[in-house]
Amino acid sequence: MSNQLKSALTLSVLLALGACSSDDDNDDIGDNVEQPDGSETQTISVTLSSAQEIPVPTGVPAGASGAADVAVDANGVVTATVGVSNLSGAATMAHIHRGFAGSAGPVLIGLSSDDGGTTWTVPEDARVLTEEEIGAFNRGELYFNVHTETNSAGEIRGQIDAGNATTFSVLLENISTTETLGVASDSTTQAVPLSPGVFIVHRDAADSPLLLPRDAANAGLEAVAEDGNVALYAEAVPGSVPFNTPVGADAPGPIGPGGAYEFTLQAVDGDKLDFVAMFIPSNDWFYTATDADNSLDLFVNGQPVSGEVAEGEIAIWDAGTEIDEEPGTGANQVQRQAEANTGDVDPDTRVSSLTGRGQTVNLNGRVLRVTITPQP
Ligand SMILES: [Ca+2]
Ligand SMILES: [Ca+2]
Ligand SMILES: [Ca+2]
Repeated sequence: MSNQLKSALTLSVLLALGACSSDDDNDDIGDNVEQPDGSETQTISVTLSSAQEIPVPTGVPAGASGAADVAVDANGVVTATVGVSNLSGAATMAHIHRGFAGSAGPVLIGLSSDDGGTTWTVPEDARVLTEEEIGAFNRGELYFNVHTETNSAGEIRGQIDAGNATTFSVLLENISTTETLGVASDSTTQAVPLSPGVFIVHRDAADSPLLLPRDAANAGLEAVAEDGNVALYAEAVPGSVPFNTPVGADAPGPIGPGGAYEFTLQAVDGDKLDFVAMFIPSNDWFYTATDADNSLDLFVNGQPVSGEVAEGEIAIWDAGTEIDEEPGTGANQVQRQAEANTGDVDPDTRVSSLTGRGQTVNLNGRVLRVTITPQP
């Protein structure tokens, strides 16, 4: 097997599979209830269906459905009632999860039933939502999921979406060429392929959750930065969402010159975006947003941003997990290494921009162009 083929296979084996998508949104907006402090708590009515479920359930009766009302107050206290009917069997569990429509995410709150699984409510001792999770609720990023014995991963699902958020499309284009990366040791040049990555919508945090902790990379970041593997991020950073299938492709893979990834998200004023994707000809480098909070604004003065992100807002960072070899040549880099997570450990474990670590790279021109477009 040629080395080139071997490296392509090594990388492809490491690429995690993505979620499929479903746009079946059946939500509508319920009543607004005035709170003692004058603010309004919006009660949202949600329809649950098998069509929204990820992964696709099996053996679901045609009439399987659910109806829910849910509200979250300013302190993060959740009130919810979910009624289900015509499932393949008794509902065994019901939860509120974090995740946009079309992606599966972690459980935030487990619901309980005292009528054998027909009606589910938030138990009295349930935890309250954090500030970040209240933000997720407001942008339509929470969902109900109801399980049965036949469909233990979920039989019906309902996205909790008040319709207050703006939908954005985000395009990441590889605009490198075969002359972009200078390799000094043999006076040649290379293109800079980019790996699948993950994004997160967040607010209020000083640093992007994707890059925390900053003194030693989380397991998700290490896997993306070293091997282009997005599989570990969901557990390492709840709320992170993988993007891994190039535009025009039907399977996950890296993008070379001319290639692109595109994903959509929902956000409300104050929400910010961050992403990571591997700078493939490296040991542990990645692109991410690089201003004070490692995040791209999605709103400015209350208005959705639109257009190309300025070059200076994105930079190459080093995950601090592997000693750097010359970009484009190293035997421990993903294109050449024998297996994932191979290379000498870097004693300087800081997650930092190359600039912040006093490192440089010989690039002739740009590699990544990011464009944010609000949807009508
Ligand atoms: Ca490094
Ligand atoms: Ca490592
Ligand atoms: Ca390596």
